[in-house]
Amino acid sequence: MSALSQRDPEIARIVEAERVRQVETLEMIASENYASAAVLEVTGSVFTNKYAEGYPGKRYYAGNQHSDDLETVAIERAKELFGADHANVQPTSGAEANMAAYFATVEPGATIMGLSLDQGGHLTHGSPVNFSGRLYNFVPYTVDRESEMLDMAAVRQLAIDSKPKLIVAGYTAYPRKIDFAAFAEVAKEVGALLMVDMSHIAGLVAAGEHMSPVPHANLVTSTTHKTLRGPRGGMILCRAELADAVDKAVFPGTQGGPHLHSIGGKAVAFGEALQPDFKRYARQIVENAAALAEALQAGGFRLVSGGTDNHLILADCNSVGISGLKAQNALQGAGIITNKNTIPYDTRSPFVGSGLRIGTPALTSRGMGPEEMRRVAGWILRVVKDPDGDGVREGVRQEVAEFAREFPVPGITDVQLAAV
Ligand code: DSN
Repeated sequence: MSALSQRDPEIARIVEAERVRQVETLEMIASENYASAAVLEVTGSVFTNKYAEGYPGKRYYAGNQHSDDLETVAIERAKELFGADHANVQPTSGAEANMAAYFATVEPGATIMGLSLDQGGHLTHGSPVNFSGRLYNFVPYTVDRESEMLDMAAVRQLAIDSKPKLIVAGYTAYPRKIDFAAFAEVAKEVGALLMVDMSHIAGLVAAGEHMSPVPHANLVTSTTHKTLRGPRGGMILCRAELADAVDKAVFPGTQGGPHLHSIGGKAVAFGEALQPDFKRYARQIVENAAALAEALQAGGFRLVSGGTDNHLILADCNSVGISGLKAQNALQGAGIITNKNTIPYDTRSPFVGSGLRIGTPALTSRGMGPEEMRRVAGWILRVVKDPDGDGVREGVRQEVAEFAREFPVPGITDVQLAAV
């Protein structure tokens, strides 16, 4: 019996139920993944007990000799993995990494350009309900109405007209490659700094499956738990000249004590991503997304921008006659976990959305390939074409649960499976 189930059976039951859910459903939220057992082990380790305000060698409290070793390994591995001059591994999330990146580079009130949230950007890229939109003068750019892709000529013109101090690239619901070199050219032309939030594609970047922003951007923020497959958390990579400003912006600028247990998990994940099989993993994510996209299109789904180059697909649910919310909920009932999303120039509210964002990182971590993606596409199509059909949903849920159990989830063993 585990310490948790002895001490707190109520919470132990909830954790076990979540373990079962993660094994028996198909996790297709593009930003989610499964951390390895090694990452989970350090994340649940004694480092959760320690305060370590400051940086290695310069801490405010005593007893940090091992914290220094841990954080130094994480920093060095992050620098090696991404070829960065400097890495700060303390941000506890992507949002906090972005907040510190703004603090490090611009004053409140400064003009910043970012892709608007409803077009695939992020809350922290200038949404009016977020600190970013409240503290800074965000000028949103958009994707092209026809191609639904970035239009660098339009980005350049907006930059010339609005004279931003900072341009933000990197998105949460953009299925295509991003030309960071072109963004750097625009930034240079207008005298702005370039910040890239590579949270979604960090694993693809690490593996060479997407152009790296590091040589092109002044600073790069990221989460560590998406395609990178680490613990929940964030980081900032930057050029040497911004290192001091970034470190000060993280601590004491926006955070107190770092989460050492998570920093340990980041170190392990960076180490895993430096191994050759991570390259194969990242390539498989992209191949799986392409196979899924093709099968969904063949079944009648319109995909925003006509396809995908990365780990995610944005399906237009109008093409199958329902909203994103309806599709999300029907699929959840069938054991397929996705999220509703707005599509560019959406006419529905963000709470309903016309899009469904579907990603392949987590299923790829379970060892699935293109053949499995085609089966999954078949289930998705069956459900979205009959979203109110209880029989269809229940039938698919049973097939999905049996299928899913054949693919072990990294980091999850000895789960007490529910009867299908
Ligand atoms: N929640 C993340 C995503 O799903 O993309 C972004 O913060």
